Amino acid sequence: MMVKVLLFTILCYQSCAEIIQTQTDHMCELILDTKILFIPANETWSSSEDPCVVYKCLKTFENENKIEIEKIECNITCPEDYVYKNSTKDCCGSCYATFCMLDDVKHKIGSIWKSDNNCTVNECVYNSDEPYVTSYKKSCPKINSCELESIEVKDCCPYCNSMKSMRKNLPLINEVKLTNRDKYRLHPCLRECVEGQELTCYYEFVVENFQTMSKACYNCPSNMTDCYKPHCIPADGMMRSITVVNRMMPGPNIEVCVNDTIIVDVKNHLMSEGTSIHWHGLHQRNTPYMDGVPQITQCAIPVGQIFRYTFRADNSGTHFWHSHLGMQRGDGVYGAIIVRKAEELNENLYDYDLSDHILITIDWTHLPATSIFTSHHHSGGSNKPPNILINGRGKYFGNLSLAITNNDEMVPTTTESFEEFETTFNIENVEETTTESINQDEHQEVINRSSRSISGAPAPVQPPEKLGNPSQESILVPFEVFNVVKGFRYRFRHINAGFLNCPIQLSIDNHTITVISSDGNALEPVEATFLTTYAGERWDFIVNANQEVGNYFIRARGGMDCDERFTSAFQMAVLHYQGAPEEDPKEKPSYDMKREGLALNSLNTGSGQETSITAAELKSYEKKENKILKPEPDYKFFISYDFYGKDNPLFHVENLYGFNQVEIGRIYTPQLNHITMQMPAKPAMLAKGLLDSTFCNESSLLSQGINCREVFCHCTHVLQVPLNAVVEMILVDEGFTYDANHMFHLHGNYFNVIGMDRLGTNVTIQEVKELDRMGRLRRKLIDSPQKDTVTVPDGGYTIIRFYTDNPGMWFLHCHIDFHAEVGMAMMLKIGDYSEMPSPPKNFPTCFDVSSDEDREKRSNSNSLKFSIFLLFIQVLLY
Ligand SMILES: [Cu+2]
Repeated sequence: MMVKVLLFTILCYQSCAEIIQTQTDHMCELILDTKILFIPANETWSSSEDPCVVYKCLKTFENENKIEIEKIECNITCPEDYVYKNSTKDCCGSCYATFCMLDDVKHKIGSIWKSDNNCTVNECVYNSDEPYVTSYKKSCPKINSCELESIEVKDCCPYCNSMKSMRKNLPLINEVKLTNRDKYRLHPCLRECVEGQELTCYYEFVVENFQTMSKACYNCPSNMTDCYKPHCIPADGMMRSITVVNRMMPGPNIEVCVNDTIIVDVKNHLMSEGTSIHWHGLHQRNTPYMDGVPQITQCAIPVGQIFRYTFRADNSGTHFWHSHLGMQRGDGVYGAIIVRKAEELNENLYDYDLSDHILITIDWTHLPATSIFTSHHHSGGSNKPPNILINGRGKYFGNLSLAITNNDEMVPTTTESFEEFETTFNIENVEETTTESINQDEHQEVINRSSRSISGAPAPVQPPEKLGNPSQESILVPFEVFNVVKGFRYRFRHINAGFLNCPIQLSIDNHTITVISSDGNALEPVEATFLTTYAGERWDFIVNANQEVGNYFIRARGGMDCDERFTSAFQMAVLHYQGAPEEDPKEKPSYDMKREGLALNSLNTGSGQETSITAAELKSYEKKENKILKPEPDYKFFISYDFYGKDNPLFHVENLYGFNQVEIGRIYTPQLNHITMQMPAKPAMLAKGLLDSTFCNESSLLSQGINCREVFCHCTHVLQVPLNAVVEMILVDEGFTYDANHMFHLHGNYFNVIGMDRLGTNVTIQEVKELDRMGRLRRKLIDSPQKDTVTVPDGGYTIIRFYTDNPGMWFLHCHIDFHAEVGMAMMLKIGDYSEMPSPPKNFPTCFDVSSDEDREKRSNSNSLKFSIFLLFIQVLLY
């Protein structure tokens, strides 16, 4: 392993020493680092600091002593599967095996495998340079509430076969008191899926105004168990009014098997507004009236009324339900719909797919969302979410989180240390604590910075209190905990229910994640460190519990309006290994992220990057027929958007407080093809042809001589396409105003994401059309991933394609509620009315209530501002 090289004699090697030849016959004398050393004749000596330098005392022919110095060079080449390691004592190291041998099979260090009918878990570990196999019996998750006869064994672990329980007549669901998430695990439809065994699954949703930290929370969070009491919604410990279903947030999980029939009776117990529920990700084939979009597929459910949704769960995957009215989703009306099937693609990659591993994030404000909406749009109030919740809970550090990054000492590391924390860090007066924390001026600067728009457009100064000082409770509220057992792999199902512009970057300390599905469609697995998700998206990933038994942070970091320029919003949950202490990880909760690694679906990032992968670059694993493959689509639409400085009469009144008249509270309007969507006066699916004369789009308006770049266009934006066509949409974020990001959700259909790129900080629609004409918009048709919600990079484009085989009126919109609500939306009319299913018998209507439009018609029947005689579709043929 070593080669000796004679360096030189007598001379000093490096800066080592002064060498003195002795007068005696027996010794060489050497001064090394001020120490005098005697080396006996014909012997060697080496320094502990550099064992590779060897001093040798030699006798010369003249019988004099001299010192020869040798430098040893080590051979560091090792055989395959061995790795060279330096020695701490000797000059040269050794080659060490990087694998364990068990039954003549090599296993890499760190790998985990099962044997003995999956009952034994083996791991190749490393200790004192020797890899060895450690084995332990698989420990199984506990089974709650299962009758003895229904317990079966699979993969060495007992599980509850609910189908068996079903046959034994579990209590009817409305007889079970469904007061919190755990109770929904008793629902008979949550079961092992068996092909051909479909059920009808009934749920009752009561939508009502409620409150976080209500009296149902008793002494939460000082008494932690109180935070889990029925109807206790701790959120982040900050009191506010909310809107929720069944006094839960997130609301009840609907977990069914593919082709089950879902029946949900939605009771509107709100005080003063309608409601409706959209089943996001489910396509409502043959049931377009159940899509839950007020004014498109139904009338909003009036106060005090019940509406019954009935539809088939015909596409499997991780989906979610949420209110599609106003800001109700942001106030708490959201929950998971998980549709499983007997054989899942990628199921060989994980051991468990449990209700416990549904992970829903939402951006969170401390005032009701409508209040934030009106304050932002009418008086320049902040639209930046100060916090994020994971499964409806989390801590809130508020302004403290800005200071935490400045002073590492002043952070509570466990939920118990609040008092200690409080004594060193005055919560009420952040700036007075120490010289290292931010002072009053800096604090004001942080606040000012927080409210400044990036584009430099005037933005009002946000009063500090609006960021919200955390209450004592807000730091004590327990983090959400996800339990795992070392040696197993878990399918996590993530839903981003966000309503503002706060993309979430997820990561798990010490772990990577393997992404296997998005929006209900299987993907070729990709192992990544970070996953960014946008409002309305769902991503499934596998977490391999292969680290030391312990507690690790699952981190959700906000981007865009939640990033360090504004609120630095973040939240944590805990990945808890069985056997680890019941406590939070030792790391400090912080917005900071020092980790590096592959990032998936990153914010405003184009394709072809080394460290990130866009959604368009993922590969579909689905085995369905891909109907979009033809080189040229049948219909191609360019949809461009930006924020425009127009006198939008919803927020500005010319000559009173016009866009150019005011400095504070000036609102830029997001529009699709320069049109603000006006929701139809009557639900379009029900009114059928009655409304067609009010529909508009870019070409119909142009044909009337209306240039929407100059005037404010506000009409029912509709694109019409026939059945069985391939439609391509090129979504372009021109990105001149603000450095923003929008994500689009299409109802009723999947689309293939066939291209995505960022061309610069901004781009015009003309430039994109020109690139397309020259064939320079990259498209990947084969194996392109299917989704229903996708981001568009700012200053770039996303190309989607879909096949029109689901007739109906389908909403296409930005999934940021503040944008959709001000008209960043349009409707797709797929097929003719005659091809759409008829509404269910006795389907409620609201036609007898007159609308603004009816009134306008009566008073001015000949001059409807943007009326169009017939709607023709602009087809851009190439
Ligand atoms: Cu948007």
